[in-house]
Amino acid sequence: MLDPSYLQFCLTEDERRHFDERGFLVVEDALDAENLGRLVAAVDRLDSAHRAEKGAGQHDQTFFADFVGRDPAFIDLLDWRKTFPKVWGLLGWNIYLYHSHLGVNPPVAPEQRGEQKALGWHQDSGRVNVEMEEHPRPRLSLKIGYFLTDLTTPGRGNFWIIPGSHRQDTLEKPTDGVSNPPGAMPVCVRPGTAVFFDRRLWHSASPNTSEETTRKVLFFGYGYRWIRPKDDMTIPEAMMERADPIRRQLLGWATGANGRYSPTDADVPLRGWLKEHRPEDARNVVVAGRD
Ligand SMILES: O=C(O)CCC(=O)C(=O)O
Repeated sequence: MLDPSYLQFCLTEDERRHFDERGFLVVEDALDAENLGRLVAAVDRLDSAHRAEKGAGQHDQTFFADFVGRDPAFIDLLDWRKTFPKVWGLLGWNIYLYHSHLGVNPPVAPEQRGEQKALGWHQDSGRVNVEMEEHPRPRLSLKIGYFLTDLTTPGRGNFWIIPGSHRQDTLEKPTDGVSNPPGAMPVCVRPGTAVFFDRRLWHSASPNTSEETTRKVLFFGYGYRWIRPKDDMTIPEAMMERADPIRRQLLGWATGANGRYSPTDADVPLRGWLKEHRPEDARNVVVAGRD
C-alpha cells in the first residue's frame, strides 16, 4: 500500500535527464538484506520446481516468464517504495505490469567457458519495432531488473547494454560476428541493485563464464495500460483479492476494455493517489522522455 514515505524516492531531475539521455538508470540498494533473502528463497523454490519439471541439468539456464504471481515476495516488488515512484515519474500514471520474467543462470559447462559467441542484442517488444511507423521509435515501456546476486565482476552472466542507443532504430554490429558493437558494456552491480532501462535500449543477456556464481535476476516490465500483456498474467484469485486498488491496477485490472483507453477514476487509482500526494505527477500529459 502506497504511503507518503514513497515520496522521498520520486524521480529527481538528474535521474530523469540520465534516463532520457542514456536510456537507463541504476538504483543501488533498492533491496535490503532481509528482502534480498526473501526474494532469493522464492526464486530458489521456483527454480528447483522448474528444473525438476524440465529435467534441467546443472548448467541449464532458467528463463521463467509470468512469475510475478508465484510468490507474495514478487508481488511486493510491483509497487516497491524505492523504485515505483521513479516508474510513475518516467511513464505517468496510466501504467501496469505488461510482462515479468526471471532468470537463474548457472555457470556454463567448463568446456564452453572459452567459446566466443555473439551476444543477442535486441530492443524489447518484438513486432512493435517493425510495425510502429515513427522514427525514432516511441518509448512505450520500461523494465526494471532487480539483480539478486553479486554481479560486480564481468563474466557472471551480466546484463549488457549500449548506453545512449535507445534512439537508434538499428544496430550496426562488427563484421567478425562475435565482437560487441562500440559502446557496449556489462552492467556490474551489487546484489540488491535495480536497473531501469528504456525498452528501446539495445541490450543483451550474456553467458555466465564464472566458475561458481549463479546469477539470479528479476525483470519487471511496466507499460501503458493500452498495451496488450506479453504474459498470461496468471495471478491467483486470492492474491488479486488481497491486492489494494493500486496493485490491482498494476496487475491489469480495468472496468472494461475502454477503461484502458479512456480511464475512469476506478481504472487508475494511482492517479487519485497522486492527485492527493504528488499533484505534479497526476497531470494529464507525460512531458518527460519525449524525443
Ligand atoms: O537476462 C538478461 O540479462 C537480459 C534480459 C533481456 O534481454 C530482456 O529483459 O529483454
